[in-house]
Amino acid sequence: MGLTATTMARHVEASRKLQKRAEQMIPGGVNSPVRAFRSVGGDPLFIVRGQGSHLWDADENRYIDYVGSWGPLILGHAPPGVPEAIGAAAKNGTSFGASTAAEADLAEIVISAFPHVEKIRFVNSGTEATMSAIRLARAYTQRKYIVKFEGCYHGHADALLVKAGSGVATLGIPGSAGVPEEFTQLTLALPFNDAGALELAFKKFSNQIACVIVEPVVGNMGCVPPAPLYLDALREITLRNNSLLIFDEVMTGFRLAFGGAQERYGILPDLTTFGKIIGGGLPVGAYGGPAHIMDMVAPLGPVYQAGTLSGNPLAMAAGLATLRYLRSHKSTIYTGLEMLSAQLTEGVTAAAKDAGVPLCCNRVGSMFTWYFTDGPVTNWTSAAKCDTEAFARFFRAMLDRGVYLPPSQFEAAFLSAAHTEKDVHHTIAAAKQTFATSHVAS
Ligand code: KE4
Repeated sequence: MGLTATTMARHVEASRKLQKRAEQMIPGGVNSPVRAFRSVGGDPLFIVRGQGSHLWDADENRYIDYVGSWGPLILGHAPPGVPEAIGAAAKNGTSFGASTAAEADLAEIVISAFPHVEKIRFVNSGTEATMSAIRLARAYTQRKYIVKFEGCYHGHADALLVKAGSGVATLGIPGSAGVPEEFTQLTLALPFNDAGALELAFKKFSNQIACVIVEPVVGNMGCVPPAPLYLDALREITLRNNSLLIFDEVMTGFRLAFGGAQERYGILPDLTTFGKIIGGGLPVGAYGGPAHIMDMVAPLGPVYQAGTLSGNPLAMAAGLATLRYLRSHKSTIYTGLEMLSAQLTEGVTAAAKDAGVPLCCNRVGSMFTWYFTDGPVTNWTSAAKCDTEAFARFFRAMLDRGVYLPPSQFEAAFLSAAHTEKDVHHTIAAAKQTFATSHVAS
């Protein structure tokens, strides 16, 4: 099935059948909630193949993919070198539960790209990375409270599942069933892009806040950039209060620049968490920082953290192939991503404007979100004003035109080095058709 900007009679029977089967054995038929399309409606996709910037589903529909597995696939699907590296590693065995040279090889590249990171520990997901970094920050500072920001997501560790909007410097309210309030009582959820709120929190809980964890460019309420000098303020306030600043670069690391958001904004945090791109599509997370902090981690120090498959040879091989390619092409790949992403987002935003559809776009590098609201969107309160029904109609209509966007208004979309001008032109044409015919804003 080729790509057509006009609505195609998209077959979904095979995906629907697979979904029905999966639902018998897996909650919602999915292994991560957002894949169930609950907020956009329609039949969740069952993918059979990805190649470059395209995906094919079980009904042989082809899509231009702007999800990219939620960020890891900056080189696109099955980029030359990555499958081969995984295959070569697999021929020697899949896991040993003992060290391999590849772990230090990957550590070396990450450390070379992030100047404040002297030591790093690999884990298996972003969730493990952030929960471990927080444990380490509490041990290092001997303090208990932590600060996160509304609309930021750092994985599903209990202490981080805090209800949005729990107010300035008020203690966290559980954001999920099964999380006792005792587990969130030490978490402060503050508004993003509001340095005054953080000052207040440190006044109210002086000498008690172990760390402040932040997505330096938020991807998890959709894409929300830091206000000018906001990250500088977080750095100054945490330094002044002897609290650790943790940059959660699971999404932004190697995405916004080879050195992530901290290279782009020139801010050095105390700890950094990683994931997604460093695994090249295989399960990898990591946390890192100065040796005098990281050396508190077992077996050297008293902070326990472990993992059967941490540093897994296949994941290391996929991460190495990906980061080596990025390193050798870093002088061109990021400017290329910048230019094509700008062309795409400006084209679709202009199409919405011409059609009188209220829409604003936030973009940093190759991560972006089209918000169905006049905007601006600078924090969770403004993001929450979006017309999510309009987004759902847009999502479904674009899917029918062969364009796969993240199935949620509150997720970032990603462009990869495999996307082409042709993809961008098709996407803009599909958006124009959608705005003209699908009553998106009605
Ligand atoms: P994982 O445990 O999903 O590997 O990473 C958690 C995480 C931590 N920090 C940031 C900034 C993240 O974006 C994530 C995970 N991102 C979501 C997408 N918004 C993963 C997609 C999903 O949950 O299915």
